[in-house]
This record gives sequence, C-alpha cells and structure tokens, in this order.
Amino acid sequence: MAITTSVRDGVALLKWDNPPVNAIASWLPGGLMQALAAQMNDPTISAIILHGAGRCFSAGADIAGFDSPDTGEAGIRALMQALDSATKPVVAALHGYAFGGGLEIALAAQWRVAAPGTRLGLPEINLGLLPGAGGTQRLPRLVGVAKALDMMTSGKPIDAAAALAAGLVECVAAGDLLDDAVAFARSAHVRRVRDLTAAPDPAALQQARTAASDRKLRAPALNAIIDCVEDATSLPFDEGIGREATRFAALLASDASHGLRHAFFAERAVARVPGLPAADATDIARAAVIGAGTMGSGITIALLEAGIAVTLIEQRPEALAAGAGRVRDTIQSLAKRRRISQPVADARIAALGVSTSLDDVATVDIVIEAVFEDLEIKRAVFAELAAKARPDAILASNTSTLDVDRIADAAAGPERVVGLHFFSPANIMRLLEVVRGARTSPLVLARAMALARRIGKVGVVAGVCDGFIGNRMFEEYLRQAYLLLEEGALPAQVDDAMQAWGFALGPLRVMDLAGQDIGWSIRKRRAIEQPERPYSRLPDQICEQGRFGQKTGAGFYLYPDGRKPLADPEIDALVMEYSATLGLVRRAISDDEITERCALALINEGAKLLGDGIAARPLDIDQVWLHGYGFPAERGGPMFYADQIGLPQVLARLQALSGGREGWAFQPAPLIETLVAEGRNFGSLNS
Ligand code: 3H9
Repeated sequence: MAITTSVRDGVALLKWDNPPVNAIASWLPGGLMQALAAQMNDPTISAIILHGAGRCFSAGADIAGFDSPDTGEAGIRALMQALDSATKPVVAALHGYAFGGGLEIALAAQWRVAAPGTRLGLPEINLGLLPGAGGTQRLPRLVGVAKALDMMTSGKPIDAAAALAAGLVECVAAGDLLDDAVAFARSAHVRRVRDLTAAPDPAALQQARTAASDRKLRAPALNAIIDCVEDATSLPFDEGIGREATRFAALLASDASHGLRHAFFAERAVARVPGLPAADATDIARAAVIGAGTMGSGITIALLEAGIAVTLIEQRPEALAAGAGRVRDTIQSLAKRRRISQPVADARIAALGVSTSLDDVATVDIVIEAVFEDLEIKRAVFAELAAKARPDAILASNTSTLDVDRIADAAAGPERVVGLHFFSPANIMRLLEVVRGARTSPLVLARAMALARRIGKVGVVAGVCDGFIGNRMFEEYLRQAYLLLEEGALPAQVDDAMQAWGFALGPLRVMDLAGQDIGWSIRKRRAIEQPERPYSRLPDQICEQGRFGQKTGAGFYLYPDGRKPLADPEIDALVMEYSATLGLVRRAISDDEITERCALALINEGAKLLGDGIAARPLDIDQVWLHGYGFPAERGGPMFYADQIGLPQVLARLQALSGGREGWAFQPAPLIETLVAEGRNFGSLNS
C-alpha cells in the first residue's frame, strides 16, 4: 500500500501514490481511512492534508475495476463517510488534475487548496455515469446548481482560477503547494460541505433537461445527474446520497456505460500495436504537404498545431495561394475566437512555408502527399519524391482507397512509404488510418503512429485493401441504405432511423456532406473491378442530375440555407419510380429493419476485415468507426456492439437475411461462424 504520512508544523500530510494517474484502486480508501483515523487520534496533530504523489491528485475511481465483482464503490463511499466524520480540519491539496472520484474526495474534505493550473472536473458523463461518491450532492452546495450542472453535464474540467471564482477551491497556492496548504490548514476550522445548503434553481434544471433531451443515448445519464442535483436542493443530504448511489448502480450496469468504458480503454489500447518497436515522433521538425486542396490545407493546419514547420507545395500558384490562405485564415480565426493566443497564432503562421516545386522536400523529415485521388498521378509524385527527399524521410500518402503498395512500388525505398489517411476536415477529425504497406518498415510504421499521437489523432493501423478499414465497411453500410430505398424506405426515414439509433448523421446525409460525386467515381471504378458485387444505381441517377450534395445545394436533400437538409418530394418520387423500374413492389419498412440491416452490414464486413488481416483487432475497427464516422460511442463501436447483441444472435440474423433480396451481401463472415462454434466473442480477440 503506497500511502505515506509526514508531519509539518503539527499538520499531518497523507500522500497516496498509485501511478500513473492515482486512480482510486481498491486498496486506497481503506489505507487512507486507517491513516486518517491514526491522525484523528493523535493529540499532536491539529489538521490533515490529503495529496497525491506524481503528476496529479487523482483521476478518479479505477475505471478498469468497474467490471470486476468488487467495483470499488463501497470502499470509496466508506472513505467519504470517514471524511464527513472528521473532527479536525481536512484540506485537499490539489495539483495536476482532480477528476471524478478524486475531486469527490476533495469535496468531502473540508477545504481545498490548488496549485495554479490544476484542472478540476467531474467527467463521469463521458463514461455514461454520474459522479457517484457524493459529487452530485456536494458540488451544488459549494458552487450552486447552475455551475454544478454545467460541470457535470459537460464533463469539462475548469482550471484553478475558475474554481476559485466559483467557490470550488478556497485558495490557489501562490508558492509551494504543500507549504501553502499547511499554512491554510493551521488556521482552518472544521466545516463540512454536507452541512451547506444548495438554493433551488428551477430555471437551470429546466434548461439542463431541455439540452439533455437532444442527447439521444446519453440522455439517461444526463437526466440522472439532473435528478440528483434537484435532490441536493430538496432532500436531506443522506437521502440524496442514497438516491445518487442507486442511480449510479443502474448507470454502471447500462449498455451505454459499458460501451463508453470500452471506447475509453480501446482509445488507449489502439496505440499499442503488437510487434512494433518503440518509437517517437518528437524529432519530426519539418514536413512538406503536397497538394493545397481541402485535405492538404487541413493536414497542414494539424501539423502546424503540433509545432511542426510545414512547407505546402502545389504546382498551380493560384491553388497554392488559396490553400495557404485557408490555413492562415483558420489559424487567425482560432485566435479571434480566443481558442489560442495571438502570439501562438503568429508563430504557427510563421512556421508555414509555400512552394511550387517538389525540390523543396529535400530537407524535411516527412512528406505527406494529398494530390488528386488517381493512382498514376500519385505514382508519378512518389517517384519524384523518393528521388528528391532525404533517404531517411518518411513518404506518406493520404489516399483514401488506392493501393498503397502500388504507390510504394513507384518509389525508390518503398520501406519508407506509408499511408496516412486523414478524414475531412483533417484538422478537426480525430481518426487517422495509418496504412501499412507490404514493405513498410516496422520503424516507419511506429513513427507514423507516434506522429498520430503527437498531432492529437487516434492512429489506427490498417492493411492495404480497397477502402482500408473505414471506407470498406462504409460501402457495405451504404449498400444497405440504398437497398432499403429500393425496397420501400425514403431517404429521411433511413437517415432519421440511424440518427435516432445514435449516429451523428445518417448515411445519405453523410454522402451529401462529403460530396455525392466522390462516391460516384468510386462506384464506377468498383463496377469494373468488382462485377460480382452489384450496387444500386439509384445514387448514380441523383448524381446524373448534378446533385452532388451540400456543395451544389442539392443531393438526396435540398439545402436552401447551405447546411440544413430538407426532404425533397422530387427525390422521393425518383426513389419510388426507381423501385418500379426494378419491378419491386414497395413495402413498409420499419426503423428496426433499417438499423438492424445497416448495423449487421458493418459487423459482417468488420469480421471479414479481421479475417483478411486488414484490421488486427476488433477494437481497432471500433476506434475507426467512433472517431471517423460518428458511430455512437455509447454502443462502443460496431464490433463491441456485436458482442453486446451476442454473436450467436448476429450469426442467426445474418443467415436469415442472406436468404433475402441481394442476400449475398449478408453471407456470414467465416470468422463469425468460427467464433460462434468456439463459444467466443470479438472481445476475446482484443487482448
Ligand atoms: C469515477 O470517478 C466514478 C466516481 O464518481 C464514483 C465512484 C463510486 N481509472 O489517458 P492517459 C489510465 S469514474 C483507471 O493515456 P493522459 C489510462 O487507461 C472516473 N485507469 O493519459 C492509461 O493507462 P495505460 C472518472 C485510468 O495523461 C493511463 O492511465 N475519471 C484512469 O493523456 C494514462 O492515461 C475519469 O473519467 C482511471 N480513472 O490523460 C478520468 N484514468 O497507460 C479518465 C486514466 O495502461 N481519465 N487511466 O493505457 C482521463 O481523462 C485521462 O486518462 C487523464 C490522463 C486526463 C486522467
């Protein structure tokens, strides 16, 4: 047990040490209670300070422990009671961050002193939970209902200065944290937060409830938080605590919280790629981005934001000027909106160079190509890059579907060629598919993954195939959306059903946003390359009318104000006519059929990607879909969701659907059959 006690000026300092983030492991509350009791009984001690070793006070309850039989809740709550019973002043000395159960310990202490810059937050909502160790009852008593609701429903931390202003901490240390905490403790008296009252604020509660109603699968956790806060204003403290515990237990058992907890750990596990050497990307100081279109400028911004100097290269001077202008405008607008300071914006803009010549790749550490999506053009660019770049420079392609091996073939030194598939807008979207070519060296791949981390992306390794992980699955998902239209659904029904299921945007609206012409050109290529996989011609008919989506003001929907989709009776008529030309009698299609077919299409193709070795683990696929395609985080990702349904049920439904119209698309992946036969699930492939 790593709890140590020291004494300064008659004040006992109790320190815990559970690297890396001082999560509240099962041993911690009991150990702390023992140490606390010893100091309460020691007549030479006037006050007690609680603090954490290492980088922070505490990141909260041990999330991994929530899946074990002893969730750790009882121990944490017993500690809270012990703190409530303290007969001497107890001061929490905060540094780094105090999150979740960590902040709740600080709230159960009587006073809080924070080092400057400390972040304080109750992020449980991000795990589909509520603060379950008294946070919902104590925080409103300290900072008021509106502020408490804001912190708990957003999950966003505030810094020490804001916490001082809100009344969450009583002092921000001016000098050494522990010196200041000792001085504070010596003059403090006993005051329990539970004895304060929280004034009712019906307007703040109503506002929070209205906002929660739009949050789909997150609404139950949000409403539980709001109910608890209301209790804090109306019920005796212990009754409020009892209700908080009951609601916490229900949320902990919910599918949504399981999904979000899986997403949390998978986001960290995805970076640990078995078999790769340790590598970092801190030595990447200069980059060149080839192509100043939307992708090229987005990638440039992402690199500049991480402190990497970039030369943006584009042959056509007007396109170069436009791309560089987009980069500068975006950075300036961040400064204008006070998201970054003006000096930081100036430094980023100063780190941008422009050129019309590939000769300027000669000194950079990495080149990222983002030219037109055409294999021959890319091969020509790579042949030239390989000749002009330093031999140790990484050569990356931002292709979204093309064969990275054929691109690498064109370059001398194909072991340094890797795919870096950014998603649009590249400076915002967190997903980065890191495509491992047949000859990509393990070190280059490891460095590419480290670069992903450095620029704040979730890097996922994918093998080479048409569409990699994300777009290959998206094709099957879209196929079902189009088949559903042919059989009886209308566009708004398909999109609304998927959005109600939790997707950020339905599939047809996604295509309208991305540009229908992109899908059209990919379908034309695939019609030649994959004749055995016929696709619906319906979206082609829409493209033939020049309706490419938002950018042309019309696609599957109309966009009179530029962004908001409006159902178009002409498209509904076109869909119905199309069914007639296929000789199909349209039928009523339920929302359940839409969500089931779309979700099963993803799961089945995901299993095929695992079987083909394109994705290494189910969790890699889950991360692609969570960070690149707006898949609902509460469902954990398509493969985690499949386990929640149960693979035998998934297989049975695939078999049933494979007997229907265009049933070939649901032919079960051999991996699903194997896992079911062995009584295993996708989760068993994650470790
Ligand atoms: C709670 O408190 C419930 C209570 O209200 C009620 C109880 C009754 N537990 O993210 P990083 C691991 S719910 C276990 O890479 P960073 C993490 O998995 C909790 N493990 O570093 C990783 O492990 P690995 C409320 C945790 O510096 C390592 O620590 N609290 C926990 O980028 C480093 O993490 C939260 O939701 C944890 N609580 O970010 C906070 N936290 O190296 C969640 C981290 O093996 N945590 N780990 O992959 C975070 O937001 C970030 O991890 C943090 C550090 C900002 C703390």
